[in-house]
Amino acid sequence: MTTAGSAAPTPRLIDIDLYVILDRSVAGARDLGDLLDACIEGGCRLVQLREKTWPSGRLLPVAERLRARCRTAGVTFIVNDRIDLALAVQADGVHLGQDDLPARVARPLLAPGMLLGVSTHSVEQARAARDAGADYIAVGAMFATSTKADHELVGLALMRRVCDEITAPVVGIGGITPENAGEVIRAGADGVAVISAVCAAPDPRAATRRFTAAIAEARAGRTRLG
Ligand code: 3NM
Repeated sequence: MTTAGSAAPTPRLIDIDLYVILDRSVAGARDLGDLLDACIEGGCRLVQLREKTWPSGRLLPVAERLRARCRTAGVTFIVNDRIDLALAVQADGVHLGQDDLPARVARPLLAPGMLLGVSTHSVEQARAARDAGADYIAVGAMFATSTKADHELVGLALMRRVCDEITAPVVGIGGITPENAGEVIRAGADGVAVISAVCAAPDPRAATRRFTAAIAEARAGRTRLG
């Protein structure tokens, strides 16, 4: 675990069971710092800051605050899309979509030890991400979601195919709730990534706990990593 203010490199091994993505457009009036606290208290060990509209200068103080809180709690902090911002706040990693810089171009730009995650929607894209050195791969959308209007519904079938072939950690994303998270884990995923089911939940801490319980229950029924 890193300590507050420490510049020690973060271990590359990440607890990817539950990956909560903090998105202001879904959180509404909720403060992202309070949301992060609820996630941490609920047992989440991996979070991402996702902001699609604010310019980086406006987002910087938010990212710095979340980054500091994660460092204190020993929680892995990833920034979506923006490599410059991830570097500026010494995030643990960056997450890229298919329309962002390709992983093979992004990887050399990152600081040593930084994590690189890539969103994928096909076996071919997952292979390319793996070959470019992605530390984890997201596969989606597992279920229909209103959070990402242009999502491609690939479902559990693609998760099974990707997990049969790819040994890097894989998370499912898109429309995942505490009720269906177990299906994603049983399809082979190492974890689930969620936005609205936590950020828009009446009680984000309780929602996080429901996720961690559902994932643990599903995992008890299957082994992928031995
Ligand atoms: N990526 P929610 S689906 C950010 O399919 C994102 O790659 C997706 O939000 C993909 O948990 C998605 O609220 C939205 O459904 C996830």
